[in-house]
Amino acid sequence: MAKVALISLYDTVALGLRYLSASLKEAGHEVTVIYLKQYEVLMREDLPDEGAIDEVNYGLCSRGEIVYCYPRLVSEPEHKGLVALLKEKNVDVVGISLTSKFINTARQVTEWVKDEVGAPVIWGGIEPTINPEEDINYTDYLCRGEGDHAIVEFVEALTSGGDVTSIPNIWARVDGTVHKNEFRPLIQDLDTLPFPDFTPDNKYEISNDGVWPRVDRDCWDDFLFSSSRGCPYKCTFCIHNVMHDFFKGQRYVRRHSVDYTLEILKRAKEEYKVTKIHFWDDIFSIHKEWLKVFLPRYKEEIGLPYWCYVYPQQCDKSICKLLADAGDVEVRMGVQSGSEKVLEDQYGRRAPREMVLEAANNLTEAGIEYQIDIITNNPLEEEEDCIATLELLLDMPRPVRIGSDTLSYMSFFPNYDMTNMYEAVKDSRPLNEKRYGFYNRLFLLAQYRSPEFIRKLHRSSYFRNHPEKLQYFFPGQAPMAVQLLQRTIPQGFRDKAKDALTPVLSG
Ligand code: B12
Ligand code: SF4
Repeated sequence: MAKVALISLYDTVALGLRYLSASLKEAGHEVTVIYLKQYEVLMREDLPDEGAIDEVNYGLCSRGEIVYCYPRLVSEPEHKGLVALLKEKNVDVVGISLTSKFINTARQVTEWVKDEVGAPVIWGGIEPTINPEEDINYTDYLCRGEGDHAIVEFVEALTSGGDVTSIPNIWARVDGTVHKNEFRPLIQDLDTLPFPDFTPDNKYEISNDGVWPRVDRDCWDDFLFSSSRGCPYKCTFCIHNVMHDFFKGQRYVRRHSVDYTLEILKRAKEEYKVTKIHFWDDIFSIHKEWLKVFLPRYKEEIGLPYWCYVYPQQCDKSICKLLADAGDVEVRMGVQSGSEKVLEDQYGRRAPREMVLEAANNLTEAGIEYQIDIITNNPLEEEEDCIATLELLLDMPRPVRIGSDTLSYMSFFPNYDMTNMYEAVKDSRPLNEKRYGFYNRLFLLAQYRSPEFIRKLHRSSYFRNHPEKLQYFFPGQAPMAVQLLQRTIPQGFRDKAKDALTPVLSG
C-alpha cells in the first residue's frame, strides 16, 4: 500500500482529483487530499498588498465594478503547515492537479515537497496535458489526459521500484532523460470508474494561515457532478480545441449511464445535506435519448433543483420541455459573442445569432430561467463586433442574465487555436481598454434596463468618454460580498459561521 497525497491548487471542487482519489483507494492505497488555497473574488479595495505569483484574472461584476479573481500567495504558516502535514502522513508520492493559471504556485510547491519532504512529485490536470514540454522542466513526472488508471500504475511502479518510464500518459524525467509516453486510449465506459470521492475522510484545506480538516460534506453547498467527459465542439478558446486532436478516431464524448449517475446523486442526497445538484457537464443537453430516460427518473428519484450548461444547438423545444419537466432548473448557455464574424472566424462556434435567439426563446417559453456566458476583452474584436453583441443581448427574451455575476474576459491558454491566432498579431492589436470599459458596462446593464434605454446610453458621447459614470445605472446589489463570504471561509469554520452569515447572505 502506498501513501499518496493529492494537492488541488485554488480549487475545492476538483472533480478530476476526486476520481483519482477513488481509483487509488479502490486499488488499496491511502490517500490524503489537500485543497491548497481558495480562489478568491476580490474588489480592488480588498486586494492584498503583496503581488500574486500567478495570473490574476479580471472581470466586471454585475454592479459594474472590476473584480479580481485572485490567487493569494501561499503564506509562510501555510507553507509550513503543508510540509508538516505531508511529513505527518509520511507520504510516498505527491500529485499536484493544476490548470494553466497556477503554474508558478505548482513550481513553488514542487520545490518545497522535494526539498523539505523528500517525496517525488507528479503533476496532472489540464496544464501538463496541453503544455508538457514546458512543464517537464519543473517536475520529474507529469500525467497527460485522464489520470484514473495512469496514477495507479505510476504509484505502484514508483513505490515498488518498478519501471516508471514506460507508462502510457506519463512523462518521466529520469537521470536527465525525458521519457515521453503516448496517450492511452480514452476510457470509453465511464461506469467502470469508482464513484468520485466526496467523503470528508483524510481531506484538508490549507488557507487563512492554517490547516483545516474538511468537515460535513467535502464540497460546496451544492452537489457538483459531471455525467459526461468531452464535448463535440472545438471552440478555439476552449480545452476541447486541443484535446480533440490528441484523440482523433476515438469516441471523444462519453457519458455515464443513467443508473450510475442517479446512484451517485442518490447517495449524495442520502449521506449529505444536498439541496441542489450542479451538473458540470460541458454540455448537459447533448444526447437527447439519454435525457429522455434520465430526466423523468431524476424528477422521480432525486427531485432536487438543478443547474446545468446548455449549448444553443442542443436547445430545441423538446429538449427545453424535458429540462423543465424535470423540476426546478436553471441553465447557463454559452453565447460568447453576437458577431457572426467573431463566432465563425475566431471562435469556430457553430451557434450563429439566429440559433442563439431561438434557443433563448425556447428556454423562456418552457419557463426556464437562463443565464448566458459572454466573452469580452478580446483584442481581436472590432467596435462593430461589440455592437453586434450588445444588439444580440438587447434582442434576447427578458429577463436575460449574465452568468456568475461577472463578465469573462478572454484568456489565452497555451496551444489553443485562439492563442495562436492572437500571438501572430499581438503586437499590432493592443486591447482597446476604453472601448471595453464602455461596452462591458452596457452588456451588464442590458440585464437590468430596457433596450431603448441602453440604445440611448450607447449613442451618448458623454458616457462613451466617461464609461465609469454608467455605474450609476446599476442596481445597488452586493453580489461580491456574498461570494466572498461563501468562498473564503475555511470549510472547518463554515458551519459555525453559517448562523452569523445567513442574514448577510439572504440580504
Ligand atoms: C467544472 C469546471 C470548473 C469548476 C470546477 C473545477 C473543477 N476542477 O472541477 C470551477 C467553476 C470551480 C472552475 C473554475 C475555473 N476554471 Co474551470 N472548468 C471546469 C470544466 C468545465 C470541467 C472540469 C472537470 O470537472 N473535468 C472533468 C475531470 C474528470 O477532468 P479533469 O479535471 O481534467 O481531470 C482529469 C485529468 O486532467 C487528470 N488529472 C487531473 N488532476 C490530476 C492530478 C494528477 C496528479 C494526475 C496524475 C492526473 C490529474 O485526471 C483526471 C481524471 O481523469 C473545465 C473544462 C473541461 N472540460 O475540462 C473547465 C476548465 C478546467 N476551467 C478553466 C478555467 C480557466 C477556470 C478558471 C481559471 C476560470 C476563472 N477565470 O476563474 C477557474 C480556475 C479554477 C482552478 N483553480 O483551476 C479552463 C482551464 C484552461 C487551462 N488551460 O488552464 C478549462 C479547461 C476550460 C477552458 N476554458 O478551456 N472550473
Ligand atoms: S461548446 Fe463549450 S465546452 Fe464545447 S468546445 Fe465550445 S466552449 Fe468548449
